[in-house]
Amino acid sequence: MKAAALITCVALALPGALAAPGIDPDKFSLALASRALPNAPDGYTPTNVSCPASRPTVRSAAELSSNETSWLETRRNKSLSAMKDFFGHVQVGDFDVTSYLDQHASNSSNLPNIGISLSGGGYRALMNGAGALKAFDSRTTNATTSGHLGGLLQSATYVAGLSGGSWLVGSVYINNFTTISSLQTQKAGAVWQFGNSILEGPDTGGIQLLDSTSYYKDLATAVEGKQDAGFDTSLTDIWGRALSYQMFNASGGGIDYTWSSIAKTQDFINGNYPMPLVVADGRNPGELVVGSNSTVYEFNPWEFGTFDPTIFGFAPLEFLGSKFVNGVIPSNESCVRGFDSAGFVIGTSSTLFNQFLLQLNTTSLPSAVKDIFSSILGKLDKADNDIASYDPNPFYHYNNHSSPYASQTELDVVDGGEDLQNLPLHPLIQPERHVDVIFAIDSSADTTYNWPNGTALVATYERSLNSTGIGNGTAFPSIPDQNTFVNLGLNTRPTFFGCDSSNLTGPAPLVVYVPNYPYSTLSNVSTFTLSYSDTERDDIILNGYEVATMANSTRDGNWTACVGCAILSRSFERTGTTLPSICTQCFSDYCWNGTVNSTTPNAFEPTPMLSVRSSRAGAIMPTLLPTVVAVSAALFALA
Ligand SMILES: *[C@@H]1O[C@H](CO)[C@@H](O)[C@H](O)[C@H]1NC(C)=O
Ligand SMILES: *[C@@H]1O[C@H](CO)[C@@H](O)[C@H](O)[C@H]1NC(C)=O
Ligand SMILES: *[C@@H]1O[C@H](CO)[C@@H](O)[C@H](O)[C@H]1NC(C)=O
Ligand SMILES: *[C@@H]1O[C@H](CO)[C@@H](O)[C@H](O)[C@H]1NC(C)=O
Ligand SMILES: *[C@@H]1O[C@H](CO)[C@@H](O)[C@H](O)[C@H]1NC(C)=O
Ligand SMILES: *[C@@H]1O[C@H](CO)[C@@H](O)[C@H](O)[C@H]1NC(C)=O
Ligand SMILES: *[C@@H]1O[C@H](CO)[C@@H](O)[C@H](O)[C@H]1NC(C)=O
Ligand SMILES: *[C@@H]1O[C@H](CO)[C@@H](O)[C@H](O)[C@H]1NC(C)=O
Ligand SMILES: *[C@@H]1O[C@H](CO)[C@@H](O)[C@H](O)[C@H]1NC(C)=O
Ligand SMILES: *[C@@H]1O[C@H](CO)[C@@H](O)[C@H](O)[C@H]1NC(C)=O
Ligand SMILES: *[C@@H]1O[C@H](CO)[C@@H](O)[C@H](O)[C@H]1NC(C)=O
Ligand SMILES: CC(=O)N[C@H]1CO[C@H](CO)[C@@H](O)[C@@H]1O
Repeated sequence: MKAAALITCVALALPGALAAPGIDPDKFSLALASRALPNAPDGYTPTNVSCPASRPTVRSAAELSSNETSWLETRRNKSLSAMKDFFGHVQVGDFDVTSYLDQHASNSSNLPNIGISLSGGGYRALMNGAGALKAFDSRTTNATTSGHLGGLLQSATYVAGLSGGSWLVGSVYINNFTTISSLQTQKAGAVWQFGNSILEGPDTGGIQLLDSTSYYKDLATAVEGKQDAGFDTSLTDIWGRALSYQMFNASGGGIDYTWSSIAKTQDFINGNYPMPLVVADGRNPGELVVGSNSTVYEFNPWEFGTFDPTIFGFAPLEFLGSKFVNGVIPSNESCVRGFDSAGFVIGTSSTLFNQFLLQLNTTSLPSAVKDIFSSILGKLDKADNDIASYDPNPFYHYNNHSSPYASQTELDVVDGGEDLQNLPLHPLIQPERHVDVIFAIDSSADTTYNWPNGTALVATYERSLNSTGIGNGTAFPSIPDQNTFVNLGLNTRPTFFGCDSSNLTGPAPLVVYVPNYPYSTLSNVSTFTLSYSDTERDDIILNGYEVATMANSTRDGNWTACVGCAILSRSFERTGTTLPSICTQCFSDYCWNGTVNSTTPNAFEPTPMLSVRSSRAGAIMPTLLPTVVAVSAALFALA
């Protein structure tokens, strides 16, 4: 059954494979120019290095790291100035936002604190999320004109991604905080060329300079290097390497790029852009199903760890792979660097998709390619195929009294959406982070036709209710059931949750829920479609732009003002500022008011609001649907 569904997607993926090799010097030099930091000591192989004078340690999650705290101070000035630019073109009635921000600039905790959350959902999530990020980016042409939202990205403190959303975050951050527009205009063989599926590898004309055989040889060599150095590997290692060729604009698939290097790039240190966060889940010891009480991990630029009570600690990301015992590296052990390959991080967040690799046999790729792949597979522990192996476990013997992971030498980490929390909200609702508003871009495939229906929010809400357990004191706005989402149309347009902070169980952000919805394109492409022409990709990105801007405010002339009100709402409360009347109107229009209608709705089949640009998206659905459903209910809902 599984194979049948995937054959369909592979068949869609093959046209245009294996073009003749050729080098375009232009593209090659582009690759060498705009890079962040290829600072892994030995490519993909984690390597012993001498420890820094103060040896790396695991720290308690009781507060933010000193790195984050001091970075936030630097960031504040930059995000304040960006917010003033933003409110230069986004009017909130006749309220003078710039004066308001100036007036409160001396007490920065009164200023708005913005987070952006980019859901999972494979390439659909990457593309729809990219449309929203493009809309929020002041560098996008025309995005700072009236009716648009450019500058929201520059005003934000955090950008979180999960699974397909982590591919997007990785594409932007590992490529020097590049723009979506420039990712879209890369030439053949460079990044974001989804015409070639990930199974074939990049086109041979561009910077990657590879045919499929060399591509698989590269994947194999990298993963074998890690194995030979004594590290446990799984299908996720190959998957992460493969993703890197599609997402990271560097020769050799960006093999030397570490996630921790983001913290060492000058623009990040200077607070010039928001902090990236990638979310993954933990599989509990001895369990195969990832449930709502699974541990939620975050990768931030400095650390890997969790606020959850199951571990309640953070390990230095740069030194993952070192043998920590009770939070320290014993004096007889060396420090290890290079484990936190950027591809492995986004591969970890998206382990659900690594199963695609197993379908290589069904493609028309040459048998030499299949042989190489089979030989890698033969060396992997099949039991570990669906996880990323974090071995050694950095939290070994850490919090022995309370951690179910303390006795584990290996940590099993899986796709961030497997606990149904397909929006990466967890890092953004930690009280220590004081986020005021989250723009939650939901590209989940919840309904029969791959549209979201609020499932991700419901999961986070339900988890928060267990406040003495796994929720650990995190509050979250009340969220109605999915039938209500569909019956009230809460998934057809942006909806605000938690507007009334006095109705919350603790401090929690206002959530601006922005569901994928058809404007100019049926953007509900199947999670199992691996290949997209540039036109299809660009159509979905544009649709995502329209989702975020409500068709450049043509659907509601007050939309950008309402976004402004959502940003300012918690800040207004802290400063005792009376809500401008336009915000009263906005909250009446966009806040969920507690109404519930849980009757079973009809199938949710929205049609595009604007004239349709591409017919592919809708057309493939009926053919894929029956097989997709058969594959696995869990995959279908989660991915
Ligand atoms: C990264 O981007 C910034 C801003 O566009 C630019 O000033 C810098 O030179 C770039 N860094 C690299 C290494 O290309
Ligand atoms: C994080 O903070 C620690 C302690 O202040 C410092 O030693 C370390 O260099 C910082 N890490 C980075 C990547 O800046
Ligand atoms: C930007 O706006 C101008 C004026 O409306 C228009 O002519 C131009 O095509 C727009 N550019 C893009 C990339 O949308
Ligand atoms: C998670 O919940 C399941 C039941 O829902 C329970 O059996 C299991 O012990 C829980 N795991 C942890 C680590 O709390
Ligand atoms: C692919 O095909 C080869 C040769 O038929 C076989 O040895 C191998 O096990 C297959 N691999 C998978 C993942 O099915
Ligand atoms: C909402 O999505 C879930 C899967 O995430 C599905 O089980 C449920 O049937 C959907 N409900 C509606 C009303 O769409
Ligand atoms: C609350 O969390 C604890 C610890 O994870 C778990 O044992 C318990 O089953 C959870 N309770 C509910 C109602 O989910
Ligand atoms: C919205 O703006 C974008 C970019 O400026 C433009 O390409 C698109 O056609 C506009 N869409 C609508 C519905 O106005
Ligand atoms: C925008 O809000 C104002 C109230 O502040 C209202 O009078 C006006 O009708 C709204 N405009 C639209 C297009 O809804
Ligand atoms: C709450 O919202 C529903 C529609 O979602 C609307 O029918 C109802 O009138 C609203 N109630 C109040 C008190 O505004
Ligand atoms: C207010 O809180 C109650 C209790 O948690 C909840 O049932 C209700 O839905 C909340 N109302 C809104 C509008 O969030
Ligand atoms: C608010 C809250 O309950 N925080 C707890 C989270 O978990 C850690 C570790 O178990 C506790 O120390 C905190 O008190």
